[in-house]
Amino acid sequence: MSNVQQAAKQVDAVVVGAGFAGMYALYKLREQGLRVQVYEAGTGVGGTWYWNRYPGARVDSQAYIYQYWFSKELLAEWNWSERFPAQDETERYLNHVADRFDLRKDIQFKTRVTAASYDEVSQRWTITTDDGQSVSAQYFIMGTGGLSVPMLPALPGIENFKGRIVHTAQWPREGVDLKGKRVGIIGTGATGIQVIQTIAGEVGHLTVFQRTPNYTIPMRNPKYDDAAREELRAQYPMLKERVQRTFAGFDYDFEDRNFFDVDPAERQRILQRLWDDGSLNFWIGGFREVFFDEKVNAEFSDFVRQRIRERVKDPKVADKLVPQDYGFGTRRVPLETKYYEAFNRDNVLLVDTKATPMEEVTEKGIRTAAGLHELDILICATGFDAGTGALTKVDIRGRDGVLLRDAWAQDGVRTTMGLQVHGYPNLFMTMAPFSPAAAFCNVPTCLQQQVDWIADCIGFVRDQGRHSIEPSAEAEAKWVAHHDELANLTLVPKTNSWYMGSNVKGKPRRLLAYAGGVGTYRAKCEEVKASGYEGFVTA
Ligand code: NA7
Repeated sequence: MSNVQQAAKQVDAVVVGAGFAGMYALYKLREQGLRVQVYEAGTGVGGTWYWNRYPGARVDSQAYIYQYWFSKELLAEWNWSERFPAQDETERYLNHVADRFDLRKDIQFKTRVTAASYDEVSQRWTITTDDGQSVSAQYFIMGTGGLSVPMLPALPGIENFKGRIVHTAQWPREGVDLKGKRVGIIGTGATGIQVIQTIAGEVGHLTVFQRTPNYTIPMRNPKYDDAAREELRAQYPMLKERVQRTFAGFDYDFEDRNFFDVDPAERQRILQRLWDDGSLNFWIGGFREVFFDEKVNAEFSDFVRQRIRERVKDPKVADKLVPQDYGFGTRRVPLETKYYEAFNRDNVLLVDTKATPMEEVTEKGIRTAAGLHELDILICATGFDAGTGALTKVDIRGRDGVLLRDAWAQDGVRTTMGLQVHGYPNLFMTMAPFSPAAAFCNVPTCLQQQVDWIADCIGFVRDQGRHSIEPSAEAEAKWVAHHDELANLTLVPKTNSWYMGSNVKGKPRRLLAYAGGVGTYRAKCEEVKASGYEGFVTA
């Protein structure tokens, strides 16, 4: 008996995840007349913005480009309160979208997809969930996000800690009372920085365990009044188009001029202007050579180092907070608000875990080479198994029952444009490896572009009277080679971070995000579509 006969429920498409991508996939495919079932592990919609409810959680992209473009009514009625809204506002927006477009009726919450297998005879997927159900679907879409599998530090004795341990991405809905407590935090990435600057004034004592300092940019976050909102709204039609053509899916883009064609004084003025914008503009709206040229990168790095030093009172503490051994922008640049001032407080201690490694967790706290730090609460802002984590966690079996996880472990990660994988017909992905969405993108820009592509591709298969589509092995090999070639031109592989998978023990070190830019990526995706999906095989 084939899997399909065993499956009780039949739908056209199963979507995993009710975040930005999954909700849009549901909306689009439903509009195309498909019967869609979404499974979501959480109790509500929002994905990243549902799970990451830690103190200070906030978006680093401007609200006016961190939204859906598909509905004029939605754009007209939703009012953003500020340039970089906090988690609860973004979560409210996504809930509003779910209600506005009646999405919930096709979302089953509190349900995790555990396995999916493709049956070549019926050309359908059987998807299994953790409540023991299975469902048969022609199309299987993983909208599971690139940063959704949290990583806890592997510290000896962590199970002995008598206090509370909480990962930022699993922050309880009811909150955690930090007032007056002795709090420790491991991790100073974009998340750790937001937590530290937010809680420093509230906790009794804060010990920050830092392994690698980051280059950061001070966030400028004005509130919007009606006049400001109307001014932005008038630009929405332009912004909707523009973000699809820039390098990173933001409204700003690199200078047209080469860095060294601009004289040094003028360069400094440009850097200062970008810096004063208080956004990621300084990083992905400055000079593209920052990603490729060591000398250019050094000038950016020095500029930021100087700004950090100016704000930290104790030069010894500043030494620890200033990155020394890698270049600016070769890992994700966090935005911050009074982060460095937190280290000027008497109740905040910075522990450099490279100088004094964390040796063990005891009942009372963390013991480093220099002594015991007693703690009531330990916050792990220790990041995610990025890019591949959510895709290898599920038992996805393609042709001949081959597990995606095993195929990638054996032959290395491969995808075609981060959208499909050869051997896995009708499996589609968003934010997957080898697309810019995996790191170098204002995420909603890329997710919407990818879902549009997926919906068009499914429309094509149906129009042709075919049942399945997948990239050919040759087309995939070509994409992977193209991806790797671009990745190796950048300075990113020189630095350790989740961009390279180096934060996960045993994970092959490789840049998973497409480095060619969002505009170029989109043009390539459009080319494939216009060619009638050349390089793809239908059956
Ligand atoms: P990140 O950027 O991966 O940061 C994780 C942080 O945790 C980083 O500072 C790590 O140090 C640190 N870390 C992780 N494990 C350990 C151990 N075992 N010991 C010491 N320090 C550790 O995750 P975030 O959640 O901050 O941000 C993820 C993305 O979300 C972000 O880039 C935005 O795109 C939104 P390391 O740097 O590896 O030395």
